[in-house]
Amino acid sequence: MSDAVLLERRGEIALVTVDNPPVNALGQSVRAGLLAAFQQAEADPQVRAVVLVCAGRTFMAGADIREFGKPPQAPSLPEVVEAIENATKPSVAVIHGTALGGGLEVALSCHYRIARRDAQVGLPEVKLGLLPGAGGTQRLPRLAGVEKALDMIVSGTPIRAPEALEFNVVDEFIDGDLVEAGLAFAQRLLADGKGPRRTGERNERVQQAGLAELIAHKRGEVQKRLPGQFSPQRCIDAVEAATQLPLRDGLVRERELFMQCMESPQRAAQIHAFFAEREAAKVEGLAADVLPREVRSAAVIGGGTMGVGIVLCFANAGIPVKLLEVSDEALQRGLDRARSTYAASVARGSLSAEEMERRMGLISGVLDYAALGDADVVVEAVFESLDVKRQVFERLDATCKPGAILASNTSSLDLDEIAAFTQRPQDVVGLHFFSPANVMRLLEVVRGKATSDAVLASAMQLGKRLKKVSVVVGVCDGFVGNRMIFQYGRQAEFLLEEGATPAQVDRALRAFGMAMGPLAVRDMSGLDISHAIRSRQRPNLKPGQTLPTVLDHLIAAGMLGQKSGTGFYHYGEGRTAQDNPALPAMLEQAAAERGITRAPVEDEEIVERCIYALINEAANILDEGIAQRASDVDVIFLNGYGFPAWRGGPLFYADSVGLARVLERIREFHQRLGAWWQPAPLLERLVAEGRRFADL
Ligand code: T1G
Repeated sequence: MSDAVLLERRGEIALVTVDNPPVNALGQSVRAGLLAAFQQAEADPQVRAVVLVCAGRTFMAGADIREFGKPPQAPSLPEVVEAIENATKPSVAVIHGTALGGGLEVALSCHYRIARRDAQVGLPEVKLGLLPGAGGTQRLPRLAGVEKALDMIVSGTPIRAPEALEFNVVDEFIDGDLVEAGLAFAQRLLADGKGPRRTGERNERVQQAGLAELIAHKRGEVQKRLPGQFSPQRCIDAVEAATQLPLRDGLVRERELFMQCMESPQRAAQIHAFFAEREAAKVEGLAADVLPREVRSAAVIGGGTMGVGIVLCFANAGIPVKLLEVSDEALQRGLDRARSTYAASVARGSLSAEEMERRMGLISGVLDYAALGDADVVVEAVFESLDVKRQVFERLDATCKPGAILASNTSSLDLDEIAAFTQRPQDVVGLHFFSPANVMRLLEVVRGKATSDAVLASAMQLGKRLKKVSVVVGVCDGFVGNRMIFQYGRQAEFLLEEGATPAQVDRALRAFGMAMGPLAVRDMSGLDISHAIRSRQRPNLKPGQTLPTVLDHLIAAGMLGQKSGTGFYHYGEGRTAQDNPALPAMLEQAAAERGITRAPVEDEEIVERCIYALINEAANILDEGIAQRASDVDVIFLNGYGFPAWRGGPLFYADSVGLARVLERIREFHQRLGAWWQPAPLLERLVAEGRRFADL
């Protein structure tokens, strides 16, 4: 027995307890302990049934991801799972928290499963570039049916206990003490004369008619929605094996497919992304004894799109929040927008009407700063003008209680200047939400020169409470994400002027894996926004740095993107993007102004120009200390800009290409295209030293 697994006798029932904080991951000691415990229970003539529980906050949350990529250590999880399912004494898994991945697979190999009503079960392996590798693709379809199993395995999204009950993944709900409930259920089994009920022997749901069509349809849908991704298609292959092969052969096929995923570079990228996100939560140099301030109530200044999105974040986290606006009708508009956003979720079935009312009850509207006196945190989300911010922060400084956290949602102004509008700059921090704030997970936490450790720690803790992926960034134009995306968008526009079309640029980058093409993104966020930022940047250009002019021509023609119906694209019925017939002439004019002749551009050049621009700027950002670590930059781009997780993020991707190759191309661009392509000194140093971003 290992110290991570305890075997006790409770009368004629063997009680197996897994205790491996923080999430009972199925590391080697847990696997060895489970195998030994079930083998001992099997061999003990006094034992007639087995109950499996986990200590701490959750049932096993999966294999130990830290072991991936290292030499495998016996026993393997399939070996453990097989011993559990083939035991001759009935076993009961008692599920609480999140039974995920290998954890759920262990539960599926038990003969019965009972769960707390607030538990969740899922097979999220696909999010790590893998597939369930311990029987999940063979056993889940046998309980929940092929269609539900495919949905769960290909999406990786867990289901809640009521749905798990509906789909036969759990047998009944339990309340109260896990062990007592497990023992009572096992005793009832024995009293009823029930023995093992092996999931692997329940074949009716994988032998139904029409499964081949169902699987073919799923394959086509996934190919369209997730082009280029390896493991989702392998997940479908594995579930298909469950419909074609007996369990034993299906398990062999599953293992083959699992190993193919394990060896895929996409798996390495996605596991990098998983740990990078958790690493980002750690702030270097923060004194260990710093205590975050408690946030019991919040306020948001400004009821526009961003402000209301932020209000919803607080309400969703159960934090009472006041929305301040300057007039009654502006305030009412904001509150109406909050209500209509929730109503849309209720209509979609993702939120109950009761929950909507509960959350709306947490939101109140105010017109006077005096009403903000008790707020623990105030987030300003007003118009991006330093003068407007000054007025807001001077009022906040005069009315908020000592110790209140004063946050700005600014995306482009200098947080240190904003902090200086107050007598308490140490309490000022940036909380850069991404639109729509109640949907996008990324939160850039901007650390000002004067921001105190306590306020920074409070902001990071608040971000976690708001279910955001919080990343600390420093003060500069665009912080990290936008500063890099400026370079990326600029290259996209230069490429248009050099000869590419918007459709070609966007198609090339979508084929790379970006969620949306850069020009479609610009049309969506509004060309007037891009133009305003560009006008602000123009005075700070360095010698030799020019700007594309196609945007000026579009703005001059009143073409602002989706909001005006035409931008880089023309938006017909239902906002489907079509070519903008006025654009070619504008591009010819822009090219003439730059003294170039437009000519065809290769897709590879498009991808390298846009993606390497991100990488070069990120290297400068790291060199200036604006981001704490290279993986933080990856987290920002994976969670705020639609960079494909299966490529790990811009800097993980740069390492995978090889920095020498990236630098060689950047030097060529610098030769041909000038100042924007000045190679980042850090990139040059890393290449000279034979190091990677991952080695920083
Ligand atoms: N392995 C190792 N460490 C893990 C881990 C795991 N599976 N899950 C979490 N951790 C660490 C995490 O790095 C962090 O560490 C701490 O636990 C708290 O995590 C064969 C092959 C369970 C929902 O994908 O989704 O099974 O930073 O901050 O927000 O088919 O963790 O504190 O040092 O995320 O409360 C499948 C991954 C694996 C689940 C809890 N399982 N984990 O969320 O805490 S593959 C997963 C999660 C597999 C089999 C296959 C979440 C959580 P540190 P946290 P949380």
